[in-house]
Amino acid sequence: MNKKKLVFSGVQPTGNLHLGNYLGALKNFVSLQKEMECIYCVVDLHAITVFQDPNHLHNNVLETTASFLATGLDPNKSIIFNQSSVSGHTELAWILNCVSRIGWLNRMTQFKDKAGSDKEKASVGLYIYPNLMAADILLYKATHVPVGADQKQHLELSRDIAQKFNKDFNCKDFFPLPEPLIPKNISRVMSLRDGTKKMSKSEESDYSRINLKDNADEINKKIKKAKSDSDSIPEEKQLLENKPEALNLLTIYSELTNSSLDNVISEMAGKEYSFLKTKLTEVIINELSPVGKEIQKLLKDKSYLKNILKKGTEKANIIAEENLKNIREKIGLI
Ligand code: AQP
Repeated sequence: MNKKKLVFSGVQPTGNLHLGNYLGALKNFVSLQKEMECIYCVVDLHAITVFQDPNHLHNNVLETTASFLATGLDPNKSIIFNQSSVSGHTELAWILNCVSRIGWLNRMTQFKDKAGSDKEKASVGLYIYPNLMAADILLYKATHVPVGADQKQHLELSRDIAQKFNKDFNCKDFFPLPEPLIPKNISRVMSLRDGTKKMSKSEESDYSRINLKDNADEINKKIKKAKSDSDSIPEEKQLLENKPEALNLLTIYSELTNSSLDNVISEMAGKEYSFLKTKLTEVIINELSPVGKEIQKLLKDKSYLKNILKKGTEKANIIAEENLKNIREKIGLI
């Protein structure tokens, strides 16, 4: 049985990495690289499940790589590469397409959300995306996967696929069942315009999110315009139940100040939301301004970024090929 702890996670290069990606995933990526072996992937093949302009995609792969580095990922500690450069991801995805069940995929809520009302027009890739995600993880026999809460269902599917593979091919414990690592306090950062929707790169309004590249002025404007509440801040968390936008702002503030939501609420009870917004703007600028500046700096040297991906690809390929050899054997391929 493979007992070695190994972390794998990915981010789609679909532009505009935001505070949700940062608090839900990237921050966790950085702290994990201190304790475990980590593989972080720019999942470009996931991005093309929805049409991407080729020039934008190319730039977004580099920008996502720059964002990894700017938030603190260290290529000497973690393997950083782009998915399409290791062909084992697509080979294993095909094998897992044959293990995964249509009924399982039919339950995936993200497909329903992303495909919209006319599902017949969604790409086949978007539908089988969770099988490719399972392949990403299982190709390295990863044991832990840091993700935001929106990816929990896909992680559960990866576990089901791993379990079925192990059973079908009579190889108990061949694939470890990957554990999700979801941040406890803020697993889902919500849109600044609609507190019932998650903050997302592809949301049309740029005012719905704080991008990692936003400057202080932009952050200030976005928080000022963020939806909150006309009442003052209540004394108890329960009173925020039907006020998702207000709860979202307070939760972001609590996460960025490392203080519990209860503490933040008791500190601010009775004050107007404009008071919270001023303080929130300040902490977001403190946290993200250095990141944004570093991204801009790194983007000036594209060959440096490409070289990081190339070196990461070489390392990832060694693990992937070794595991694939065993996977092919298990299923009887010559
Ligand atoms: N709003 C969020 N709150 C917490 N975590 C989030 N993540 C994404 N949005 C939030 C986490 O960030 C990681 C990378 O996500 P992704 O870019 O690969 O895919 P996504 O979940 O589909 O993110 P977006 O922003 O919604 O992208 P688009 O609009 O392109 O689909 C994941 O771990 C995710 O959980």
